[in-house]
Amino acid sequence: MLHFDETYSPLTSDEIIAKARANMDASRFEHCIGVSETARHLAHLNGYDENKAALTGFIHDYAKQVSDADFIAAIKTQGFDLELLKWNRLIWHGIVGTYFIKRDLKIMDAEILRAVWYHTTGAPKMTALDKIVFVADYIEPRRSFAGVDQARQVSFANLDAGVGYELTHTLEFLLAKRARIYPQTLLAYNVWGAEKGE
Ligand code: DGI
Ligand code: FE
Ligand code: FE
Repeated sequence: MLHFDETYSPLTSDEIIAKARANMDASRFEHCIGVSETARHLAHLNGYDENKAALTGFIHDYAKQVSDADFIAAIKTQGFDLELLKWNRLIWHGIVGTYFIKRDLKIMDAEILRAVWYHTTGAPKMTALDKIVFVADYIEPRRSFAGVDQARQVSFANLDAGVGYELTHTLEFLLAKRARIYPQTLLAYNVWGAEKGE
């Protein structure tokens, strides 16, 4: 039975689960469960609070299926950097997702919210929880891209190396598509992905 730590919200675990389920389709919900389980495992391996990691992993994509119109309204009215309007929902769902998580799930914990904020792009400075959620998102059991087994091996052996592996491969993937790179993704790559001295 699914159950999450109830110390971070006035809502019960069941209420959080019900709201998450109602906010996304079944396959996205399953992804969130996978990220939660993998985050718990990574927390265990790295001496971090497993229950907090499991909850954060579960809610990381809470806003993944929010409409563009709702994201844009939130950016304009909730004090977000208006530069965000030049980006898209791939970038919005983590950063602006924190607003919907506060509004709907009543989770206000700064450490949880920043891990959600950075879960797509990473950041030059990442906390243990930031890294756990960032990596768990990439390697959860339902992920099946080429290289995911190596990503798992690297990440379970060394969390920082997992962050570097993910940033390097995500950047390669984006460059191959000639996608625009969000500056934070590049800054994160320079810290965690790039080899020193080159
Ligand atoms: O929400 P998920 O699909 O579980 O995973 P995610 O939040 O890590 O990433 C969503 C997508 O965002 C993924 O396909 C890669 C993409 N992405 C990450 N960094 C950047 C980016 N897309 C662009 N255009 N620029 C970036 O810097
Ligand atoms: Fe995401
Ligand atoms: Fe995700």
